[in-house]
Amino acid sequence: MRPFSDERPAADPNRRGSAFPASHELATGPVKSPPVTVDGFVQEFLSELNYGQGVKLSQSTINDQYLALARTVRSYLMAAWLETGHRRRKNPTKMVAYLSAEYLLGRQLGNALLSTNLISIAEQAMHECGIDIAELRAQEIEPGLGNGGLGRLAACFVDSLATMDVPTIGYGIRYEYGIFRQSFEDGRQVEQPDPWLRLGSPWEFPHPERAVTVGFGGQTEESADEEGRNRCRWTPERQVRGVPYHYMVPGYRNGVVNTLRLWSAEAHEGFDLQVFNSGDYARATQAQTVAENISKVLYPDDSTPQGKELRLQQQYFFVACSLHDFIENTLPGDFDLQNLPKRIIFQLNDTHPVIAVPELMRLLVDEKGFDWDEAWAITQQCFAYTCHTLLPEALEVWPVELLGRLLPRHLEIIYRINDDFLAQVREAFPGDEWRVRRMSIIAEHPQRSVRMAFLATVAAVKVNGVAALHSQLLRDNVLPDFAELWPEKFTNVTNGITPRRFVRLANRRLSGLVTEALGTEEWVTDLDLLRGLEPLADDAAFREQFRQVKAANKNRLALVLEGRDGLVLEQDHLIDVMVKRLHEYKRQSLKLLHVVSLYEGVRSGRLPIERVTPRTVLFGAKAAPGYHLAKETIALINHVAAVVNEDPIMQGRLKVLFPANYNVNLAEKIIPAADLSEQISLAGKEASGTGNMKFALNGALTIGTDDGANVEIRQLVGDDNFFLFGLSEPEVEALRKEGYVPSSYYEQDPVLRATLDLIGSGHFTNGSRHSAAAVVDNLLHHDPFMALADFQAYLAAQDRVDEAYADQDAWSRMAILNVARCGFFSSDRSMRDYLDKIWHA
Ligand code: 26V
Repeated sequence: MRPFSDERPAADPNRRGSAFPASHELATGPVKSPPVTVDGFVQEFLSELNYGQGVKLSQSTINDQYLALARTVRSYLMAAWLETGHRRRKNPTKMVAYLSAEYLLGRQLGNALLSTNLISIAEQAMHECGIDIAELRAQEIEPGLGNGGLGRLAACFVDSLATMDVPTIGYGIRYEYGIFRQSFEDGRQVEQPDPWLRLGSPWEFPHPERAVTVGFGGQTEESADEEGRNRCRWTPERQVRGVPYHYMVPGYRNGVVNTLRLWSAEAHEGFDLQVFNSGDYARATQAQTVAENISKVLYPDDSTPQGKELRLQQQYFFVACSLHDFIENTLPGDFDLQNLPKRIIFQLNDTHPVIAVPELMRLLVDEKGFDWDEAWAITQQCFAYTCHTLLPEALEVWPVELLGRLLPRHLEIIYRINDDFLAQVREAFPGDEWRVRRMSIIAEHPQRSVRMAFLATVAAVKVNGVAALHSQLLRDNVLPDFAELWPEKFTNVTNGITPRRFVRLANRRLSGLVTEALGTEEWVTDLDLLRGLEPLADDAAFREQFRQVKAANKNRLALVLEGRDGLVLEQDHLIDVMVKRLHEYKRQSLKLLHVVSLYEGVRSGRLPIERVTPRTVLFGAKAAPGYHLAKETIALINHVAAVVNEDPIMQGRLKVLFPANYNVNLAEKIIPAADLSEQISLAGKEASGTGNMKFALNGALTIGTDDGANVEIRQLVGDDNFFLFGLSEPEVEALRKEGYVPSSYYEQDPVLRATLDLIGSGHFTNGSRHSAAAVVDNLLHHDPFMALADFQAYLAAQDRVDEAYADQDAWSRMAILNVARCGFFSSDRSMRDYLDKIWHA
């Protein structure tokens, strides 16, 4: 009998293209590029609703409408996406592969509307359908695939690279659960999972047919190849499938759409049907569960880089998938890997992806048959490393025992890299065995481990810090031996933020004012043009308009906080904001001491209430779930808020608000409404900060220490337009050497004493001294971040803030100058710096 035609063996799902005529390459029909009419857009939206979602408008839920709108908008990016890919394949050049375990993207719909220039069309179209577009935008759950600054930086960078038409691919992990959702119970942080995919995401495109296999565990074996050379074979004990999900990264109105490729882990084989049928469901699906766990959840822990096995699995998983994908699927089939450095630079976003270094060596040596030295010469040109911290305790190390168990071949490779490297050190510094031990990639104490930052530094073409001060301290304090050996390897690229999301989208009113004033919208892609606003700082009418923008943004924030948290924002207050991850070094506790000192001052009669500037202090912060002191600090802030906000003695002049679950979306509402930006880390501890840039560009003034990118902000805006206070980094070091004795500040400063005593008395914690004790005791007896040393200077700086704020015209002038002079902090400029100094792409 003739077989049915569908009994043919299926074709390779990966087979590309066909013999179809070239005229069929791209669909014709409705041209998917603006300009489009409102009516046209309405029709497309209805079509998505009817034929995509399968509902009529009258029957559709808000989620149906959101998905239909998202699909309508994204279809305008599709042609550009295909075209960008086509153009890049036709004319292959050096690409940038950004390797990052985190991308804190924020909501996609607004950005897609902005980059396609469809905001106003879509607004009108939704209006014609009787739909409030704001309500649809609010439906979107943001992909919170990052912890904080590092993840958001990656998102800003890929935005800029698309806008600058740089051939880029972003690689990362598609966590099923992003950063936890924070709520408060009795003021204490409670974490819930973040099921961001529950209602489906219209922004991702799964490609299961392009899955990659990744191995773990097992053994290595040496044998001779046909030519008698020693070869190593790794036989993994188990395998996992990495399924890529593609996300569009649209450039700003330039027809470019780059790709972000995030990997999701699946079982290599399905479940065990025999075992399942026998009734043992748990065992039948066990292997599947173990595999899927790899991309299940983002590690929320930036408090300690603990050597968690699953975290190392995540790192290797996404890096192995990404290297394989680039080499096997992105490069042409006949590519000579000798030329790899001409076609790629892998930018390592911190140490999380550094296992890519031995992975590339393994691919070249074990799989492609390169000699070790050839392979190393190639590898050394393919990586660049960005360090994002200065805290020695934050530098990742992996116990050799763990690494060897999970990735035995990689450990061998790391040992060999280290041997060769240490031979080089011995040659450069004969007889200096102490230096050799200091520089070894393998640490011996407290347990034998691999220092990932050292491995990255040895392998990288360039090593960069993320602000001028940070890069200098990186050279001088964190990696001094390496800087001595290879001074030319070290460089700085000061961070930046995308003006598209954080000014143009987040602050439409300011954007409108700026565009009107400059007579062009070009500033959105050329932020230096903001300089043109400088003369307007002296224009009274412009200052008035600028104030009206701020007032309207406060009003919007008030509505958001009311609806989201039931909080009341006093719109005539000075809005004083500290939003960032909760860390001791960032010193939220110092901000809290300021609040309590005002309250205590009024209570004790030291401070007449009329002298208190009406002020709302707004906190936003998540604490790592295992970071006890950070969580105690959150609780204390909430307890202080509850008392201060209600005490009639303050006559409503001091409020503390702490909306839960600070995220990118809330940042977009808070930052444009802020008057004062709190950047008060202990000098020498905050690598850069990026919130500081967002605030300055939205017309808030900074009160800050001489730390991270604050240094550069102050240099640019000028001392008169920045509230600087506190110890400098060298002063911090001197004090540490001399011995920091926090209690001496307590004894010498009556205001500080009264402030700490009031907290310690249990006044804010229902009479319980115990609740506040962890925070107070730490400040008084331990605190490596020296909050008390800066207390007096901080209060004095806040007095200067009050004084400046009292003259609204002068304040506006300063704020406008901040906006005008901070164009440098565009991530477009950061990308130009990476291109010039590091990538040469
Ligand atoms: C921070 C900490 C601090 C407490 C001790 C342990 C520990 C472990 C990890 C981290 C996070 C380090 C990576 C990071 O997120 N760095 C941030 O990167 C931003 C983008 O470059 C930069 O603006 C921030 O200053 C920097 O903290």
